Amino acid sequence: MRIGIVCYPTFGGSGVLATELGKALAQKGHHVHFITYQQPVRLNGFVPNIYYHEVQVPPYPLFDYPPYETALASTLVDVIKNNQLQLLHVHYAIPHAAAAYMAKKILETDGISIPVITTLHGTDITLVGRDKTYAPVVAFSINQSDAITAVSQNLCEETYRTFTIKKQIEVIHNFVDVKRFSRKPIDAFKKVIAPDGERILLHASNFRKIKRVQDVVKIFYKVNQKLPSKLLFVGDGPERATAEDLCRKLGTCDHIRFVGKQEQMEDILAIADLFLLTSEYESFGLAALEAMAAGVPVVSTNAGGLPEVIVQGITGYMSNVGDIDSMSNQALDILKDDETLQQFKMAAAEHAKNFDIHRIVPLYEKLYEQLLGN
Ligand code: GMT
Repeated sequence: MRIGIVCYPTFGGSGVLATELGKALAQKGHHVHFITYQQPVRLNGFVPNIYYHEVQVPPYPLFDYPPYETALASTLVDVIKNNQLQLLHVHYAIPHAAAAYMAKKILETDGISIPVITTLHGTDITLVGRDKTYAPVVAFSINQSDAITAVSQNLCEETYRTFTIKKQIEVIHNFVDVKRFSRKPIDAFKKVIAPDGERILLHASNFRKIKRVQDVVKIFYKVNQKLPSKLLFVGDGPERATAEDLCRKLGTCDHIRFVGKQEQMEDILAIADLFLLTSEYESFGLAALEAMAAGVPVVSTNAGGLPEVIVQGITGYMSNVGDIDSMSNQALDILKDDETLQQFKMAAAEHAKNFDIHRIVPLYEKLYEQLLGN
């Protein structure tokens, strides 16, 4: 098949998922065209049947706000026409589903028909999308999509609760390439982070408010008082400074490292003992799944779709949002001795296999085939 993929090219989960999906489809022989304003972070290395089309948004002094959506719709028309794309899969409703609708309508005037699949990822529904500035466009463009998928049952239900959706939303859980994340730890790296064999806790996100990164610091503070440990913060974003301030206030800076945005998550996860995810909401929690695939148990909140990913007491633990005491006790319970930790690690890796790329990608292929009438 000749497939167009539109996504946010950044470190966010939706972009990661879309890029990994495109790469997996290409590996299976499909021709995959990424259309976005920047090369997606995980789209590295040359693959003959992967193509990348950059959306140019020329700056005009006339505009206070460059019209990205219009530029994207025009680029889509051009790429679809000139590469005979058969379907378009857009990730994130805003503005991708709306731009796809516009492109589809323009192409119809040329007698070209292209099905559009919209995958909902979370904040496009739960945070930004429900804002009345965007809501009518979001609802309309979702309803106009030929197929809609959501990355969790929770997000599917949230979407029906938030908007009047007249179509069926299919749940296709996020996936992970288990093989890629089954790495041996690099001893030298581990020694740098935890020179005396301390337990290594990890948090990775875009440090948005919704992630409650201060809770990560508070949990670590409690764990660190009882157990020799280190905390790695991966990623960057608006709340990083607040988290750093809190580390200073609590006097834990010596045990915490902020390593910024990192592409090789598999190498970092390989040295970790526990992943912390304190979010107020996660439609799915792809970062938690990647951690589990690397054999890292997760202590998280029980928000959104996380209970669809984590098995309570087996692959980690979940608590109510903001319950620092509970989450730190759970972390200590997992980390208390090598035997327990090993059990959780093995269970996490085992459970992640249910979301393996080889199980989930065929579900998207099946959907594409249905849309193309094959
Ligand atoms: O979590 C973020 O801030 C990034 C966001 C995105 O749009 O990229 O992630 C969302 O999509 C991921 C992939 O489907 C999910 O795993 C995340 O849970 C979801 N984030 C939220 O719902 C807050």
